[in-house]
Amino acid sequence: MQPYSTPYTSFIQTIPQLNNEYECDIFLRDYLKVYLPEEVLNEIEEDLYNFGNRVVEELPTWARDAEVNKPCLTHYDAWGNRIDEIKVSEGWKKLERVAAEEGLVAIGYERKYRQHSRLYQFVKLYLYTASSAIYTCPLAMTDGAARLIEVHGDDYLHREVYPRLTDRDPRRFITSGQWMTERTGGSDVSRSMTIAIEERGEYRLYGHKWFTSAITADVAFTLASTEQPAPGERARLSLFYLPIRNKEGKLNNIEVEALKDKLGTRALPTAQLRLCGARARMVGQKGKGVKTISTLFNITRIYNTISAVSYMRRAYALSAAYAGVREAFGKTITSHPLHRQTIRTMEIAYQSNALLAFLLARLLGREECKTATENEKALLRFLTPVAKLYTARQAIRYASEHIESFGGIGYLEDSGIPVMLRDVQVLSIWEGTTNVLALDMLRAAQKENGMEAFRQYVYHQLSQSASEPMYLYKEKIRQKADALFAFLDKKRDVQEAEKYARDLAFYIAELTIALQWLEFIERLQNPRATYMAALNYWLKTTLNEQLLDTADDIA
Ligand code: MFK
Repeated sequence: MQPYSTPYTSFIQTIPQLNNEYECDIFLRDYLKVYLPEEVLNEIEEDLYNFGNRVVEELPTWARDAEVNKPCLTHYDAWGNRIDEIKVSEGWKKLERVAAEEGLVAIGYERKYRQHSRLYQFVKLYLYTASSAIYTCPLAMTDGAARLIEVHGDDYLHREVYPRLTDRDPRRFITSGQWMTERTGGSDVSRSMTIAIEERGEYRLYGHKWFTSAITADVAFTLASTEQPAPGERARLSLFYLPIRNKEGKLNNIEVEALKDKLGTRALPTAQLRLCGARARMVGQKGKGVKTISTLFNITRIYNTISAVSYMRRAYALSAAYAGVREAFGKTITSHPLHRQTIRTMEIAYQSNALLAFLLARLLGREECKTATENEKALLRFLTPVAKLYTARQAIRYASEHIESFGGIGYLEDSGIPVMLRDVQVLSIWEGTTNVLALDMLRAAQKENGMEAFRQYVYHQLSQSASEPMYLYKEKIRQKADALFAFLDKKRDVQEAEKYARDLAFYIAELTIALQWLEFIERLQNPRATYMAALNYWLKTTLNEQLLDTADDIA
């Protein structure tokens, strides 16, 4: 008898399968029933259903192709001409094409469903991102660029650029980059050294950009000074628009020095560039570049939030699917109470974070359609950095849980599982690190009435009547809110505020999520018991007011 022909050696583990991502996401469907008018949901549901299929049937193969066939840069052609040609995979190109066709940027600007358009669009991005090899990055910058043009663009940009950024036809659709980072400064962009020299009515840019994401974009927005800052002074940066190539397809006096070798987001071509007199036009007011480009990066920060939640949802869905087919100790691992509990915490985490992300989508829709109150606008500004920093850290935590839930296979690159952890790590770095965003929350609090808007939002939510079973939860949330505002009333010193900004931001995110659970459950006709359980769990495991003070303890 052959010693190797036992039934055990021929065992092959069934691979877990994902089903239609929209249809299976009962929480998402409940959410849309609550927050979209019935006629809007009726109109868009078929599209969401079809897209829910595409993101599990077609896109993962393209994303895998993009991941394993990394972009490559060729500096010179055979004759010695400098060409700086970047080749990307077929998968990456298909992910762009589908993004245009599906209107992933366009929906937000067609505004067919008025203020609800942003929620519709961000739900599609939530379905797309985890299957996109993070093609969402160029989409985020493109959307931000479209919004920037809407708010600050001149006639030329409105006429020539905006329509193409928001086009659904892949032949006309173009994408934009956002180049802010230089060797001297990633978080502190005021250390930028790029100089803009005016020549016959246009600007020429000279300098160096250290990280430029999605360098295969067609256009970009970047920062430069029109005069050298005096020694020791901060640069007064202005914002510039530039096409990356000219009409002949040649680079616009730009040299691509290198593509970055990154931990994750490997499908995405990220370059370091030299600007050698790139032709550009100024956008917005001279010397107000950071303020002007904030219109763009406040959009990309919302994309970051949605993307984090997309990965969390995918981590949960795959881990749950695997738990259903993998057996250990005589039964499927989902039948083991401890593992089931772990999967359930992943489910609660994605749903809770989704509540925060979709709140931003709704507020953004209202702001853009001019139906937001002043308080809602200030709340959106305040919660954007809070949500970005919170969801990014949560995505990293749950991507790690996801790997562990697959055991050893989860640690193998060719299983396609580790890529999520490598990719989500960037979510807490680009578009502002956790600490920089915590400071941005303080900026919004101090300069744009953000904390007051938040306080009003919290107590407005708490003033709504609650049904009998929800009353106790509401009172618990009130206690947590009172603790926060009592702490803030004690700590009025702005300098001091910096050191506890991070813990504060986490607490504010968790409080907002608790309030969103309350509102969501209250609005459902027959709330599922799982939602009540999720809120209960959330209140027991987050919102630790003792953490608010720890900065003093360890100072
Ligand atoms: C999947 C999703 C993909 C997402 C796309 C990823 C693409 C990746 C591309 C990148 O990563 S690009 C690099 C991103 N870099 C950053 O996000 C920079 C992070 N650093 C900051 O955000 C700093 O806080 C900041 C650069 C803004 C600090 O600069 P300053 O010049 O020291 O800020 P200052 O003086 O406080 O603010 C200048 C003005 O801008 C002020 O207005 P005023 O001129 O009216 O006084 C501020 O109020 C305003 N401002 C700053 N941040 C703002 C803002 N206004 C609105 N919203 C904000 N967030």
